[in-house]
Amino acid sequence: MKRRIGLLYGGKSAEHEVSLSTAMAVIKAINFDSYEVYPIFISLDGQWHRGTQLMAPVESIEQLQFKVDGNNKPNNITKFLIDENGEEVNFDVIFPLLHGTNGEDGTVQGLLEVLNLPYVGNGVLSSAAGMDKVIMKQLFEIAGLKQVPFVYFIRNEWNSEQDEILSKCEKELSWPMFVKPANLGSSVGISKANNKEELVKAIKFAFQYDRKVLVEQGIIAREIEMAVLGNDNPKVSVAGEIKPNTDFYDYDSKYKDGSTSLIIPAVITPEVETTLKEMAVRAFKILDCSGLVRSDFFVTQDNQVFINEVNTMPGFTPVSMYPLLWQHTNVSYPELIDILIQLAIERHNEKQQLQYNKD
Ligand code: G1L
Repeated sequence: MKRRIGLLYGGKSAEHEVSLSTAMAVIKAINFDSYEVYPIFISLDGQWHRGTQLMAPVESIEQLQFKVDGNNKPNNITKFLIDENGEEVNFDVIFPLLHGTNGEDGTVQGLLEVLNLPYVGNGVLSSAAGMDKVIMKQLFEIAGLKQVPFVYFIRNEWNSEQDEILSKCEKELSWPMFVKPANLGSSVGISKANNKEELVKAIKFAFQYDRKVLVEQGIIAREIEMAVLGNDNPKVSVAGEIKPNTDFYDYDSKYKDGSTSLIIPAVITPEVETTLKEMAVRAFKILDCSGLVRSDFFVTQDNQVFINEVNTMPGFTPVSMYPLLWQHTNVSYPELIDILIQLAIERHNEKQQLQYNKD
């Protein structure tokens, strides 16, 4: 029996386009002999539209951006579960390819939980925890994972105790500092500060994007990433390095002009690799992840390893770090899709066994 997959993409988000290209990539790679694939498009204004079953990969992204579907009345999102004849479409698994608010912060996962639909990837708790850099760092601290020093505060505290906060940053952190909105939804609002004046500016800028702001100590290190895959007993890939192509390593070259290259496997010592694998799994477990996570690290010249963050919804096209790391670990992109679907079903089945009453 073919499994019926609902591919959920688009979304009311700045990452709408990324989501569309990721959906394209998954549709191109997924095995149509094993799955019945249904597209579920969320338009930029937040309306859900389910398409008819795809019989083969679509030719262009435009074909995924359908708007008219008689059975999918605007704003009645659960209508995607009903077909043309008013019958229920029994999805075996939903594959959520959504970034940012209402995609990876746990809200869509929550909807799927309430509907009792199996879905690929992280659940409500790990998605939400992974979305908030401060919560994530506090959990890393509990797990004893080494990370760079940081200070955080909410807008209300900043407004009433600006001097105290600045002193705390200067006392506990060294320059340069990186200032980020706590919410990881998009990479906007991040800037580097080399002195107090720049720090104030950077904090004000970050507060435009979130009510909680994080100040991190800068570090001179290589950026190494690991891919984790599984549920209770997750496996870790080889390591990959993200290298800026410019000599001058700064924020702009890394994030703005996209001039980075991926080195897989990363050139690291066996000891560092062991540490990375161990820390990657520990991060996965402390956030209670399921399915997948990409764990990002800093490795210094003298081989100290710091965890930077985990991404519960990493880039997921065949040329993104996460799938490439598995490709170099002998798991192809179509196989990765199969495994993630299988993991989703296993997690759901296990949850079905749970008892929800007292006897
Ligand atoms: F479903 C998975 F496998 F868990 C999954 C879901 C979403 C993996 C990766 C992603 N990533 C994204 O959705 C994206 C942030 C690349 C697209 Cl917007």
